[in-house]
Amino acid sequence: MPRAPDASALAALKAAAGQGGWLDSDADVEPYRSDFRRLYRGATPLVLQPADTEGVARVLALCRRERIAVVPCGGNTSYCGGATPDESGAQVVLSLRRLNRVRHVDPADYSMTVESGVTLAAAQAAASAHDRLFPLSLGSEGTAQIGGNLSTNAGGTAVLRYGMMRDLVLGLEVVLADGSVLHGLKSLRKDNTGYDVKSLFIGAEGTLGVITAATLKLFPAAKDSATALVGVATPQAALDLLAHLRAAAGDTLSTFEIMPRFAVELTVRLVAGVADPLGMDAAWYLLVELTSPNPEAGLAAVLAESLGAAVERGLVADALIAASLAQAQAMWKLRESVPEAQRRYGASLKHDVSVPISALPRLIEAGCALVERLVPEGQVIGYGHLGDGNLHFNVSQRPGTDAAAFLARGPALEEAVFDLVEGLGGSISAEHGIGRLKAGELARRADPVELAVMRSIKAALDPDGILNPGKVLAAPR
Ligand code: 2HG
Ligand code: ZN
Repeated sequence: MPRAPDASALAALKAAAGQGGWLDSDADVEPYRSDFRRLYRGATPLVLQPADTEGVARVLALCRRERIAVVPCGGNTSYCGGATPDESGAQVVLSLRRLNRVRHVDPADYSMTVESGVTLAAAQAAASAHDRLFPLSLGSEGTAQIGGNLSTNAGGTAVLRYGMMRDLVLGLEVVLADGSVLHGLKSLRKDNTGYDVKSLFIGAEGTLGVITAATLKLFPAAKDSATALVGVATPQAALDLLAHLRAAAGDTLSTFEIMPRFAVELTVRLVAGVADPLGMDAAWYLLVELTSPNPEAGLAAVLAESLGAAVERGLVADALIAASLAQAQAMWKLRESVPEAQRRYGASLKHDVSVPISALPRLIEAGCALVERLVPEGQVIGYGHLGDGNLHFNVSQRPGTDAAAFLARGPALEEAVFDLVEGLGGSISAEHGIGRLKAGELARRADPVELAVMRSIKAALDPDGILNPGKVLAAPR
């Protein structure tokens, strides 16, 4: 069991982290005490921020020797409290912020190696500077870091075409709990040499080791794109349109996002600079994007033709294809500002869930019925990544209702939503991870054999339980 570090252990940790490698003033530590959604407020005596892999290795070797718990932290944008220390004041935070070098871009190999503290936006820019695409894309990309993206197996808006973070990784460098370094920065597409060890650390939220660098897959840069905002009457029509567009546009279909009209209304009202080009006529809005590395792909025409055919089939109520980059950016801003609008609107209950794509209409319909029954103060805003089956089934507090009463309904609603999702063959965490928020639910709902395998892996790699305790795997009762 980990224990609280004493003064000499703290001094040794500072020395291990090297010059500029730690923060302990109240003001400097403050941002690390709480999570992005302000669900948790923890305490820590020290934030370590070594500058390189060797520094991380020295810190972890010491933590292992002294049995000090470590909470790895990237951009601190976790939705599940995955990077926040607990309330004990005994856990130290390990920020990967200074490991922010792009080590190598190899355009001919379609790969690049970046350190964990590189922001997702900086990684995208590094690829782009070599005429390549790193396709992971999400709202917090300016702040979120590659290490956190890996540790939560992040998703975002291009999963339909490129997969999640796990699908974009070729190799990893990881510091293990005893300070040893796993040097796995290979860029091979084919490598059948035993177990896929790197895969263990992806989605593990720093509970099995600390990722310090990754070799990532690159793709040809996009040279043509077409973006549209499409209005449809029902989620089923959206699903039918997805199949229609996949048939017409094939692999060029990169994004297929859904938002209810209420989400659009809120966003236009509460976030400066957001407009609704469709005029809020449709019940459901879709953001659709095609991209291709071929500048002559003629995607605007492909999109116009296929949407025209969808109108004739009665699938589409209204559609607007962006006529300029600025218009496409405005459509993206509308979609990406929905979480901010929801935040501004008031308290919310969030469920990041996935189901087989074909079950999405059923999830939305049954989920709305649950909210009506269980949360009289609530208003559903279910939006997200329809193209990959991930819905953010969120509920906002209606204005004029009591926030405490609304929030008190959270556990009962969550239980019902997760039951519904499980019944549909879905997952209680699609892309935001488990963190502290869902560790109890995972322990309760995961297949017992799978959970036992997870616990064996944890025991093998972190026998003293110093790595991000209480995250992903709740302490056994
Ligand atoms: C998104 O898709 C993010 O916009 C955030 O995953 C979702 O705030 C949310 O619930
Ligand atoms: Zn999302």
